[in-house]
Amino acid sequence: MIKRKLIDGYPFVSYSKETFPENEMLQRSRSFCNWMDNRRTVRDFSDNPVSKEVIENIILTASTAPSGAHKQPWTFCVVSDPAIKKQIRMEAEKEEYESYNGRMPDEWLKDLKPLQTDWRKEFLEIAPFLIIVFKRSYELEDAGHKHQNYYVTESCGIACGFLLAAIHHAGLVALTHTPSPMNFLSKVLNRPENEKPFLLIPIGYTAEECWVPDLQRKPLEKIVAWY
Ligand code: IYR
Repeated sequence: MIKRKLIDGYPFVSYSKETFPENEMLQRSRSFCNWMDNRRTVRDFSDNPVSKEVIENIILTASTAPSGAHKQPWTFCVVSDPAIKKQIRMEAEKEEYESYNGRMPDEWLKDLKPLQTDWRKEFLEIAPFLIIVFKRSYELEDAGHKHQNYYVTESCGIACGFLLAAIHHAGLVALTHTPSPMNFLSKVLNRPENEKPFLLIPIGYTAEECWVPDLQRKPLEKIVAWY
């Protein structure tokens, strides 16, 4: 039963988290790890449609992420209109062409070789949905007051993590795409000045033939320091 009380005049609710016996906890933590390990970033998308309600649920999941002062400083723009997708592809490819042909230093290009990426971004037209995440640095209130948000980058990063997990959980795939610079997205989507593009995420099913690089994840010893 949820209990309620006021603390210093602010509403609080009681919260109890379901727990598990130790062996079940071990099993759950292991199987969740294996299941998340199976998520891959994908570039070969099919154009098979995805239901709008699934996208809504995925976005609602992302928005359960913790955020600075619970400001939820994000806007998820969802694009399925072929004309807008085409425009985004054109603008992204224009920037990416410059990046791959002069803007990115040799070391970066060499680091990307194993991924075999290039300036061509056909997935931006093929995937049924593009979610463009915008971070909201402040909220515009009445009389033009700019009300700051806090830890906006951290909050949006966590929300995108939740978004990717929700996409994986739904049986779909995604690509965390970072066309650079990506301010063209503000113009194409006509976003207000308090929002800045954060991440562009095509979502859909894998193409019938889908290849991903044979990557290895770092072992625990390389990523953890115990004290
Ligand atoms: N933004 C470019 C380049 C790129 C950069 C990184 I770091 C990657 O992990 C992958 C690609 C692109 O999207 O192709």
